[in-house]
Amino acid sequence: MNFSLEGRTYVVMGVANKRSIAWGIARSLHEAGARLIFTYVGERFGKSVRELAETLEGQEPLFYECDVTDDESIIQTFESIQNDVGTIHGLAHCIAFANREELKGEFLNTSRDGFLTAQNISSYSLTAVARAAKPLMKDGGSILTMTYLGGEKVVQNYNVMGVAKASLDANMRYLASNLGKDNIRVNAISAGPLRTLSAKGVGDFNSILAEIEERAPLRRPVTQEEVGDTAYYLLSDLSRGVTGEIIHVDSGFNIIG
Ligand code: KAL
Repeated sequence: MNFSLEGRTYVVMGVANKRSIAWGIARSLHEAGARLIFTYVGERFGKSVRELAETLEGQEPLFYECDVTDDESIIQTFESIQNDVGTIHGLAHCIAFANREELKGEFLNTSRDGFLTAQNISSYSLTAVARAAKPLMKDGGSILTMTYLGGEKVVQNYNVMGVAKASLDANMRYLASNLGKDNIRVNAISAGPLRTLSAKGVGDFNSILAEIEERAPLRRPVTQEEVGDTAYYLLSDLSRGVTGEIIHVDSGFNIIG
């Protein structure tokens, strides 16, 4: 079997800058020969993703603004993609948000608004996007989302995002159950800590990395490329028998008690 992604089209949501996991995924898909479509929110990120995509040789990417808090925006985005390219073969959902002030201190103090914001952007958006993308996956497809250990175990400061990731994990499994009959698979990657924009401003990120170096089986943090290559596996036919799964790309940290 040929696992090149030549002739295949993938939507990548959530590239903010060159450190983004979404950008690592885009590069791996590009290397495998895929055609790429990017979505972004706001002109700042629109400019950034356009500049990055220019560095992908031979790629003529398409760009769409998509605000995942707005159903109309999601529907519009996928209707435009349908009109412009017709069929897509997969999608990488790399989007999360919680208010900065609720990512420290005690989870107990989480506000209703902050809780719903995290759930809305970080979990519900996957459901809405999967529904809008389904009609474009005419030959079947693969949907990938990004999760984190903080949804399975209590991780200091992750707080409201941990609850949102637990929701996202279940969301992914229910979608996998619904979409299997259409030959659409839905999976998640649980990445080890990477210095992305999301991690910016996290006071003790160095100590989080130090713990990985000390305790993770591989004794080192993972790279964007390693996450990108696992995304390639999940988005290609290499993983054709896999759905509803969470693959930890975390140097094995999650197995350590
Ligand atoms: C335990 C870890 C330390 C970090 C704690 C919380 C991280 C939460 C992730 C969440 C997605 C971050 C934010 O939403 C940040 C936001 O409040 C402020 N940032 C922004 O608005 C920027 C400009 C935008 C682009 O960012 C986003 N996300 O929209 C977790 C670490 C070890 C692992 C991480 C970083 C996990 C993760 O989920 O990203």
